[in-house]
Amino acid sequence: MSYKTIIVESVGKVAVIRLHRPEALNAINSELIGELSVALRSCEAAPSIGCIVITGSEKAFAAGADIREMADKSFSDVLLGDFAATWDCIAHVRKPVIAAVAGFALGGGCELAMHCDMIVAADNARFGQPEIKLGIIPGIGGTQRLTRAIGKAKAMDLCLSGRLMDATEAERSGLVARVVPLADLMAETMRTAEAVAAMPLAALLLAKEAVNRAFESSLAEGLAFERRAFHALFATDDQKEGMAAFIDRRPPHFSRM
Ligand code: CO8
Repeated sequence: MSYKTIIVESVGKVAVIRLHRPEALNAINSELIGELSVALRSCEAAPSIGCIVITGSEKAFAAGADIREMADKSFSDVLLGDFAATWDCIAHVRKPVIAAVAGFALGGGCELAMHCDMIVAADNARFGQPEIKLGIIPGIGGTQRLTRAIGKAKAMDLCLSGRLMDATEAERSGLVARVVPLADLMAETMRTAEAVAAMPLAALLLAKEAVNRAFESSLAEGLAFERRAFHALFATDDQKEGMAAFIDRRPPHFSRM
């Protein structure tokens, strides 16, 4: 399938989706989010893909939702059209997704990065929820995911003032997994993505689901889910292979199931 606002390529078991609207700092319009959801669905369905990387350009991961597209919308337009609902597709991806963020990740761009399972940031990355300056608030999880990631004090600071946070502060606050020099961003991210993609798929899916449960449930419920998922993995060939390979001192050959 050919896309207009994203570029998709596969490198071994890793799919790389690059946001590509250079004329608007990768501002996310309905065409881009539609294409992104199609690409993600196709990565989900491809047995050869074990990990997905979403990235942008060196200047911008994404400078937010497209303000020009939103500017004239009315309350009934956004309510009746369920504006932003397409974004839910990202949260429903079961395979691991890594955001490789350079430059601006603002508004919907920061929220897109936070939909991913981990963020690797270049040292020029800047994160923020500047919607307040436009007379709105974050609409696809910024007030919720950011608060869970960095706590109330900093989330309030960013959402109420619209100020931007640099990569160092983002790492210190727990928003990003690691910061690397801009020149190394893709190589570092791909190294991580390839290592993840080499893991047994069933364990990857359940590990992701179990970590995400921590945000949705009580500790007791989360622990119960984790225990059941842990038990279930003993039904897979990959558990037998992984443990046999360890004992035999050889590399494992996982079946991908
Ligand atoms: N939407 C549309 N166009 C944009 C956007 C955007 N978010 N950001 C940048 N652009 C365009 C600019 O208009 C400009 O286009 P042109 O050259 O045709 O005038 C081009 O990109 C380059 O931008 P700048 O000249 O402004 O570049 P600078 O380096 O001077 O500044 C900034 C970079 C600081 C990133 C600046 O562009 C900026 O402040 N952008 C807007 C950031 C913002 O407010 N983001 C939040 C948007 S609202 C949002 O994301 C809400 C999401 C909620 C849910 C959405 C559901 C769909």
